This record gives sequence, structure tokens and C-alpha cells, in this order.
Amino acid sequence: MTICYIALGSNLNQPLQQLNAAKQAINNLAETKLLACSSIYQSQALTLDNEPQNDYLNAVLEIETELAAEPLLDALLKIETEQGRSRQKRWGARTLDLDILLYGDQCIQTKRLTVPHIELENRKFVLLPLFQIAQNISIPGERTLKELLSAISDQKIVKVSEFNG
Ligand code: ROI
Repeated sequence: MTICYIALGSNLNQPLQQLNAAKQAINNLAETKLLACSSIYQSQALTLDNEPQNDYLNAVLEIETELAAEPLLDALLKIETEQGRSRQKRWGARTLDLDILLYGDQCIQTKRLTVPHIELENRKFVLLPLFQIAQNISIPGERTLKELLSAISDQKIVKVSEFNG
């Protein structure tokens, strides 16, 4: 059994429903148990080119799974596809984004997967919900979550609701 943290994000096609449906789908994955979920947070889109995008809703789930990292990635990609995500441009608006943030204490570097997630330390919309459910976690090769969070305090993010769906 491995404890993993999954980030969820959506800014298209009723983001709240997208996150709720994704949570259910993750909860229903084989050999996987949902242990905890953060609240739901809203933030402005972080973009490369400042092209306007809808605000995002983001959350983080803690799961315990028997799936290895790549099969877990496949399962998450399947959920994204089933919820109507088309492969758009990088940094573009999206129906549903599911990212493996952490997979136990492993560092993984394959063609398809980088864990810890490569942008983890730059994104308050990931760090804040992660911190809510995993205050004391250590990130392989990184500083503590608290230190990472204080380094990026300029990104505005608000808690909008509990993640009950
Ligand atoms: N911006 C925010 N606020 N939340 C996201 O989940 C998110 N996801 C993305 C990009 C386009 C980088 N911006 C985001 O993929």
C-alpha cells in the first residue's frame, strides 16, 4: 500500500461537478482507498501568456493504493478522458486535470511521469490544499510544505467550500 496525493483542477464545464465526479471515480478505483480530501479552492488561472481564462477550482485528495505509479497514472488519464477532457495546449483551459503530486516517498522520473510533480513548489493552488490535509509531510528532495508555501505567498487563492460531493 502506498499513500499518494492527487491534485484536481478544472476551469471548464462546471468545475465543481467535474471535481465531484473525479472524486467519486478515484474513490471507485480498484485497490484504492480515499483517505482524506482538502476543501475546494478557487484561484485565478496561472498562465504563460496572460491569455484570459476562467478561474480554476482546485483540491487535493489523499489515497492509499496498491496500484503502481504508472497504472495509477493510466487510471487518472482514463478518468480525465471519460469526463470529456480533450488534449489541449499546455497551459490551456481544461475540463479536468488530475496530477500525481506524491507517490509515497518515491522520486520517479520516466518519460510519462515526474514525481514529485514538477510544478508542485511553484503552485499555491496545489500547496495550500495539500498542506490542509498533510501538514507534516516531507517532500523528497524538498523543503517542508510550510517553507514552500511562504515562498509563494503572492498568489491569491480562496477556500470556497468543503469537498463533500
Ligand atoms: N491555474 C490555476 N489557478 N489552477 C490550475 O489548476 C491550473 N492548471 C493549469 C494551468 C493552466 C497551469 N493554470 C492553472 O494547468
